[in-house]
Amino acid sequence: LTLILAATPSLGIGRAGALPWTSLKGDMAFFARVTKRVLPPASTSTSTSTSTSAAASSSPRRTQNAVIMGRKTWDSIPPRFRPLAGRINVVVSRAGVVAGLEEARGKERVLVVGGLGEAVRQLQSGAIKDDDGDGGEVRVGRVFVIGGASLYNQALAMEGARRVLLTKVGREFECDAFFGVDLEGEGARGRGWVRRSRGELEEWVGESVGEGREEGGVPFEFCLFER
Ligand code: FOL
Repeated sequence: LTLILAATPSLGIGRAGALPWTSLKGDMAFFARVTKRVLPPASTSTSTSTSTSAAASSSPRRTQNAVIMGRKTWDSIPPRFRPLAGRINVVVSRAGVVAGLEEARGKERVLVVGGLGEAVRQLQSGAIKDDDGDGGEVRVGRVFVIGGASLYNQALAMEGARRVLLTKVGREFECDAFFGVDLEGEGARGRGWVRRSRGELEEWVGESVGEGREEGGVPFEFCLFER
């Protein structure tokens, strides 16, 4: 599991059911590319058998990453962008009530589950029907937890949550939702969180990220933390 988020210096991630900033296009585009991009699993071996074995296996032909979100995060995504294209969308709702699913029909598949554990179990079961109409199954690639605060906290409590892709937003915005861990603080270090280098970040996301960026006077920087 990888958590992906953008946060202010005081770990603010949201305000009134939306993002705290009007727009950080470069960050949102990074979010979309990284959550869509399917890369071979990280491996230290130099085996060359991956492509042949993939060609030999018949049933799941297509791999998609999955995004798991809380119900309020689903609500916060503009209807024209949801479900998030090119990704398996999983919405966690204790009550099972999710608005806008009717409009979402015919687009990407949306799974509604009662909890984060159930989301992970369903994705790991491999029984995710493809939406290409021929009854096949999709192979699940990377799994991202995309918020909000409550779901991030539940994910942080799971051992399988090993990675955080954090966009550090370099100035404060008024916020009413916050991320639960200061990844650069002493407490986080004690619990095993370490910041990886830019090279390691670039390798994991599959693109070069360059130096810090700025948009409309707001500096931001992409970071990778692992435990
Ligand atoms: N992670 C990062 N780094 N930045 C974020 O803004 C962010 N936001 C969320 C989760 N992780 C994040 C949750 N909020 C969309 C809207 C809100 C949202 C997540 C995604 C959304 O509409 N995404 C479209 C792209 C839209 C566009 O290009 O403007 C997508 O296809 O992903």
